[in-house]
Amino acid sequence: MYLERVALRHIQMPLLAPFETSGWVETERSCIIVAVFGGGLIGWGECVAMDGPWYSYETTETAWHILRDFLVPMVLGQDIQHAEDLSAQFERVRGHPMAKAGLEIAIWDWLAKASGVSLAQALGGVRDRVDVGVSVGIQPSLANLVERVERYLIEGYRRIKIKIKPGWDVAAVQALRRAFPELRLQVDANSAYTLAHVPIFQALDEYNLLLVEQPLGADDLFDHAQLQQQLRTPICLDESIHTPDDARVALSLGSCRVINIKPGRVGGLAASRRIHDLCAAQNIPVWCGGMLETGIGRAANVALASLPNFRLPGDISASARYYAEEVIDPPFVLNPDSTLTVPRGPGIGVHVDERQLDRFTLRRMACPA
Ligand code: OSB
Ligand code: MG
Repeated sequence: MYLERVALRHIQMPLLAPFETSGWVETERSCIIVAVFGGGLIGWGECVAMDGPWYSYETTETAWHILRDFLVPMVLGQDIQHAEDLSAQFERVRGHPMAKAGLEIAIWDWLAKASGVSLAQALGGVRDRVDVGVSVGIQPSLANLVERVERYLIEGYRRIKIKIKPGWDVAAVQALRRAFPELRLQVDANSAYTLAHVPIFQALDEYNLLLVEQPLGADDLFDHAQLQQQLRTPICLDESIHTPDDARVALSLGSCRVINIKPGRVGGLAASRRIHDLCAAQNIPVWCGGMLETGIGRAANVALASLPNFRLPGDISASARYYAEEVIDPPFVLNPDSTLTVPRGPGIGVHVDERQLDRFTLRRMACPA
């Protein structure tokens, strides 16, 4: 099918509450929404780069540049049959996985719509609901943390992840364990520690956590292997895994026992599925991470999480956990069993409300105009 036109919008949506990690605070979520047009169909994708280079080097600004000047020209006017073929083409551009993923996901959606199948079906999904949890940012006090987690438990979430950093780790986990002894709990450090902090992880090892996410350097595999040897709790890598090759090396070094897959971090859905398959072959569970997506990116994550080896709950909460208003209609809602329902309609299977998108749009461009 011929890809006739691509439109980009930079949008910004206010978060209901600030989201604080070891390295940054977000009060608003910026992202780039990609729309591809051809054969009378529209495909939608979300580029999850943030305003600042805190989680990765990409920003909204670099992604806009890479999309506009390099990636969009590669696909414009092309006859595209399989979204899997794009990764090889995009390899000419070094790095910039979030920019690549935004466009690749839009093309997956567009081609799935052309075939009349859901994105989940196109990817090989096997379930109609996916297990989800909440990622809870760093809070002003332990009392605030316990209160906030309790609120999410009342809403029906059955797995909680908390952000940790030096000074907000063992005490936070201890407070939650006291309040909720049976809670399915995990922590995410976003690379805030080094091997000098091994005693902290040994202390955390006593609290029956599901996993410890990205404790050490954002590109490290070696030190994580040293740390994993000293812990019972599985280490899960997020920032350190950029490619299927990184996953292969991490597993052979013993750097982790679980992998968090985010399409934006690894350059798209095809690479996500390759990492999924590689982990499945080695009996390593994966789960779907999140980047505070709007409903558009969330829909793609839900479809991805329906693949069989997504065996742990994803950071894919309901729309109302993040935003007062959505850009899709209806929004994602939490089922009573702590799941989200995988959309069945063609492609991402959610209706994009363009009037809502317009309200949050800071700038836009289209090729051809
Ligand atoms: O490290 O998993 C992370 C959000 C933005 C950037 C990085 C991360 C996160 C989250 C939130 O933890 C996940 C979500 O609910 O979308
Ligand atoms: Mg993480």
